[in-house]
Amino acid sequence: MKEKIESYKKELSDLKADTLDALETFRIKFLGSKGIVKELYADLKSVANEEKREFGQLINEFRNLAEEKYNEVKEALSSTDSGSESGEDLTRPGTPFELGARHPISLVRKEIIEIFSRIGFTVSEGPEVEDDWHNFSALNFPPEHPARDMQDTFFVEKGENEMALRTHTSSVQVRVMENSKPPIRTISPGRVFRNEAISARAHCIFHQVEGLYIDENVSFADLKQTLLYFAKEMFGDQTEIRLRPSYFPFTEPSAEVDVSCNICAGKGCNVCKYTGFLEILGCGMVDPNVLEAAGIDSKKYSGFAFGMGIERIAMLKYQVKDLRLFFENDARFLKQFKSAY
Ligand code: 2NM
Repeated sequence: MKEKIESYKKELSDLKADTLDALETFRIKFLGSKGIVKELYADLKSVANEEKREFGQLINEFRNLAEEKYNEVKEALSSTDSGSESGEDLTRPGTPFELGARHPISLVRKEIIEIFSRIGFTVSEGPEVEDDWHNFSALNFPPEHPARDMQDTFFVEKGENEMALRTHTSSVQVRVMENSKPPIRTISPGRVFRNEAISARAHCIFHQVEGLYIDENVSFADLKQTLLYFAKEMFGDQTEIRLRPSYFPFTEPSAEVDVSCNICAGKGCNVCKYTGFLEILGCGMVDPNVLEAAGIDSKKYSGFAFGMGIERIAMLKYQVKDLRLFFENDARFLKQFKSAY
């Protein structure tokens, strides 16, 4: 019996279990309910009484040895790798990673689209590189208008097929008017490009949403109520609007629209420069020349249009003081806009 225990000891010390499966096989063989240790204790019954004590001790020693070995290997396996064939413990939790956030311009664009789609406006898109007709001529810009100047517009091809980066998304609406019949109710969100010096309030690339509504008997009152609805949805139900006369080549009459300051509720603060109002968009009745240029009968139809800068709306909504933050993609700025969308 002594030899038997000695050979088991040798087997134990030579044993190498490098996976959890191998370790379990080892445990069953040595320490299991039908294992070697159990068997040795059973053999003890047939040992002479005067030798029982000595053999009992030997078996106890052997059992402790086997348990030690088992715990040792188990420890080693779980601190490095373990388990499956590849050595990876597939039950370990993964490395946590942070979810990204939507860009605030995307959030505001989506909100604007949702507000106008609730009153029947569709979304239209068009090319960022435009010809002179869609960006200027069809929109009633005279040939010598300063916006056509190189100082204001990025031209990408000079000469016969002169092309430029669109300076507004009104160009998309010219395409909609050319390709469809009234009633037209559409907004066009998109990137626009102007040759401007970059500052806290201006950038050479920014985002706009322009709106267009054409039907029989569309009036300035329709325009005003549509914009009041938009302002209340965007900035809260207490919001009021104010229209000031203005000028755009493509609308007549034209107006700038202000909303009551959502910081001081119109009482006056440094955000609204103590006026109680903040400028948010430009608008007007579509000039009959623009309708005719796109093939729409200006005697039968009238329409209103408006345009706003998404950055400007986002600055007011989130109280961002410098427009450049929207273009820098600094994670510390962007992660403040976590949202379900
Ligand atoms: C503005 C202000 C006023 C405008 C005009 C048109 C179109 F295509 F119908 F002529 N779209 N958008 C418009 C009118 C845009 O932005 C400040």
